[in-house]
Amino acid sequence: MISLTGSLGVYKMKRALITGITGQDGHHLTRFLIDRDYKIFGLVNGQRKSELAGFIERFPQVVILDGDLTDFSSILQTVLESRPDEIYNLGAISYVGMSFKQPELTANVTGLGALRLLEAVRKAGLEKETKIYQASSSEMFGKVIETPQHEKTGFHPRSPYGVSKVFAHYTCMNYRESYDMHISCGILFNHEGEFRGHEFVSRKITSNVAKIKLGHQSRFSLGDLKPKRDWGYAGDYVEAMWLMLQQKKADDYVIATGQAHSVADFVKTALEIAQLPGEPSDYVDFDNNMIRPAEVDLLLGDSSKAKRILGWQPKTSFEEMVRIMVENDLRLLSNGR
Ligand code: NAP
Ligand code: F7E
Repeated sequence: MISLTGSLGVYKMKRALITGITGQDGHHLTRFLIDRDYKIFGLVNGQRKSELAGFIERFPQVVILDGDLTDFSSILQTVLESRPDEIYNLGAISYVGMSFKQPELTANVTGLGALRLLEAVRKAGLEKETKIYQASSSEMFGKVIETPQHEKTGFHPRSPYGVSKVFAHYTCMNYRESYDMHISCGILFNHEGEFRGHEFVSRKITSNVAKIKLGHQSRFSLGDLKPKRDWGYAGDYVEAMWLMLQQKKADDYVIATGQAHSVADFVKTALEIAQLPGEPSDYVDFDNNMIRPAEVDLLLGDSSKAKRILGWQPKTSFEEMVRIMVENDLRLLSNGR
């Protein structure tokens, strides 16, 4: 921690290291932690220079450290330089579709990356000081064995991404038990918002609906409209990450809304918000390239443990979340972005 002595006594500024800081959750979490006076460090692999430039413009106070989750020495260096009180491991190949095309890269970044980070914390001698958040995922439940899914539900991942997240999740449990480290895994269900990548179905829908509304096009393509997801708002979910690291005891928590909607429902809601008449079939064509080798048909989370212990619950409804995204895309498009 950084100590500042003033007339109000000693003030300790907490230090946070965030991997994957330029991603969706990284944006929301950075804003959340800045509002709580954290000194923030971001491990950035710097491949998406355009994302990084936008991030630095939004958050010039963040210290950017070059590193890559596939490169142990750079992670260790980053941990040594930032000496964080809290680490949020958000870095991942997070697009399920891509994980089928690059399974080894996905395992390396999303799976082994977490292991490297934990080892770096140990090698830096910070294992008793640094609290760690691991971004686990509802994709670990995959072909679900019960509904709704909770912390004790067994895993059946359906993609290289899901398998990699299971590896990282169990590695975190193992390090927590073996070395008494404060590592909490948030099993987060899908969450979306204005910083969502354009490869994900939510953003694909809202950006295309905005283009239709503004007369740039009349139709767009999607894959399977039947899968159901428990979709929440990313801005709500980063609070849960932070709350996990404020607990005395590390643990795992499901973070979800408890409501599921199909991809078709998402399209319908976005069309209604944009005040476009008709049904999804009036605007959406089928794209066979979007069909995955194995699909996850239904995810629905039970986050009662998070409510009980963390006092967390979602604030933003499904409709409000879709509205935030549609209005954001309409604004961006109107401003020529
Ligand atoms: P995201 O937008 O895809 O962000 C992922 C971040 O990881 C990006 O900043 C990316 O940087 C970085 N990254 C990729 N490869 C890397 C590497 N080799 N070394 C270091 N960083 C690397 O994901 P998100 O939606 O914010 O999600 C955050 C985390 O939560 C991820 O771990 C995701 O798997 C997990 N999660 C997300 C959801 C969800 O619904 N959003 C649900 C459950 C769990 P570049 O773009 O520069 O490569
Ligand atoms: O797909 C279907 C697709 O890619 C949602 C990640 O954040 O959440 C996310 O994973 C559903 C799937 O997200 C298209 O087949 C139809 O059934 O937006 P998605 P995801 O796979 O659920 C979990 C919790 C994570 O952890 C991940 O990191 O939508 N779908 N048509 C489509 N999906 C995409 N991307 N594009 C389509 O055209």
